[in-house]
Amino acid sequence: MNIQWYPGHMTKAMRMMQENIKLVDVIIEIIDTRIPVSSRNPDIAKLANGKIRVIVLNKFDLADDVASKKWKAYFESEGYNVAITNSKSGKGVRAVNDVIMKACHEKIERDRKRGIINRPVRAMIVGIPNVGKSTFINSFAGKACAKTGDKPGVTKGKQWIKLNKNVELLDTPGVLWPKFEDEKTGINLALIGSINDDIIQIEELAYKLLEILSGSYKDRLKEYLGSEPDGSPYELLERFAVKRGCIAKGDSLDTNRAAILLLDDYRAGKIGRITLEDVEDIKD
Ligand SMILES: Nc1nc2c(ncn2[C@@H]2O[C@H](COP(=O)(O)OP(=O)(O)OP(=O)(O)O)[C@@H](O)[C@H]2O)c(=O)[nH]1
Ligand SMILES: [Mg+2]
Repeated sequence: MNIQWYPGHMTKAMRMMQENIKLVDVIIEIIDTRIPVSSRNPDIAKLANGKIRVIVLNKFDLADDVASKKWKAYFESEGYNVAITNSKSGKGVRAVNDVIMKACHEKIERDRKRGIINRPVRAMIVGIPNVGKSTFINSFAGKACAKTGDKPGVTKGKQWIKLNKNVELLDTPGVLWPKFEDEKTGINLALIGSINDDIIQIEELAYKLLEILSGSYKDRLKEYLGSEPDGSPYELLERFAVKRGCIAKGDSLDTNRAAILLLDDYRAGKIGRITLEDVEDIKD
């Protein structure tokens, strides 16, 4: 299954970000804690060249706590200023202000020496679709100023948001990159809902998820399915279809509907807190 999604509006969004990069002091990259590698757009690194960088590991409520701690330590060891948040509940969001201020400390000092006082820090919020950029901004601002939604491509244009006297934020649309380096990246992005489901073979994706869960999260899968997860992903999806009453015309099993239910449950954290990428895999 080779997934690739790079519609024209992403090219446009990238251009808008390049045009506005001069106006900002810091780049805040929101990533999904369940896939900290796949959810980083390599084009952002080029865009952010020379800027102060902050990484926000968002949706930690959906990820494995042990793995999340390791990922936070990993990014810190790479020299990033890191925060970990649940933007939906607001947990960890307030601490991001301190992370930004710490990251910009030298710059603020330099400004002060040049007589520039009380100039707010300007930050561009960037990230792939659906990672929670707009939700993060709303939570940070303490009010709903940016539009959010449970599908990729909700934010269309740019939007400046004045947070407080210290910080101004620029919300941007989620962007992917033109070619993923491997099949797994596309699958991970599709699993967390950053790829438009219309271009995905939904049953194939459900098989991939069942395969992953059968390996690393067998107990979680057993609990979710209510039975021993023995058998191929095809058999597991059929059994799940029976369990959830997914029946098509002529009494055949509606595995497509079952796949949608399964993926919805994974994305909503109903199968458990599951991280799809291991920090050990990237260490040499
Ligand atoms: N569980 C959980 N859900 C979150 C979190 N942050 C955001 N969400 C949900 O994720 C979905 C996407 O959020 P948005 O803020 O619209 O994401 P975005 O990155 O702005 O998306 P685009 O504008 O489409 O690129 C929404 O359904 C949010 O409620 C979080 O920390 N935890
Ligand atoms: Mg948005």
